[in-house]
Amino acid sequence: MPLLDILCFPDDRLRTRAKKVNSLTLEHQKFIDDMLATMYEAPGIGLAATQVNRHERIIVIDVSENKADPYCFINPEIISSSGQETMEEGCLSVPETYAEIERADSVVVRYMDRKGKEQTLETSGLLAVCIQHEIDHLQGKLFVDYLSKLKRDRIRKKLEKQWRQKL
Ligand code: GNR
Ligand code: NI
Repeated sequence: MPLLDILCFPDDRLRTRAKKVNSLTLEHQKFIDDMLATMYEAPGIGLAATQVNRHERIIVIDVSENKADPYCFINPEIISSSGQETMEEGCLSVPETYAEIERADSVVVRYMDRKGKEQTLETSGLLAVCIQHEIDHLQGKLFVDYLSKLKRDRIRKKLEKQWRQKL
């Protein structure tokens, strides 16, 4: 069981725009630990606060093989991006659904780390894709929004049906 409950598409709360964190508190530190535990438990390689119904600009990511290299991005902003890459994406908020999504291949992201220190990271590949996926969540955007309305409606109907069967 994950520690924090993850909202699922088409829940409207996933459409909320997250607010900037102004001062990092001990409570935030605890929340970040809970997000990491929830992400590892799921299991997933990233989690945005929006997905656990908290609407502040906080993301955790770990794309490492041994799951021992967690990143925490607070108030992340992509300041430049380049190249293109297509990757098969999934999302903890859109269970059992995968689709090829095109994104920038390299990004430069500015953020505050969990100690409150301003950082700039230049990265590419899976980490860059994951950062873009998670920043989309903070904007209320999901990877299925890049698909046609027809495909998105099909996914919504499939998940709503699964949901009804679980009740
Ligand atoms: O676990 C996840 N895997 C993944 C694969 C390809 C591109 C993005 C991701 S993020 C996802 C976890 C998640 O839903 N984060 O919001
Ligand atoms: Ni996601």
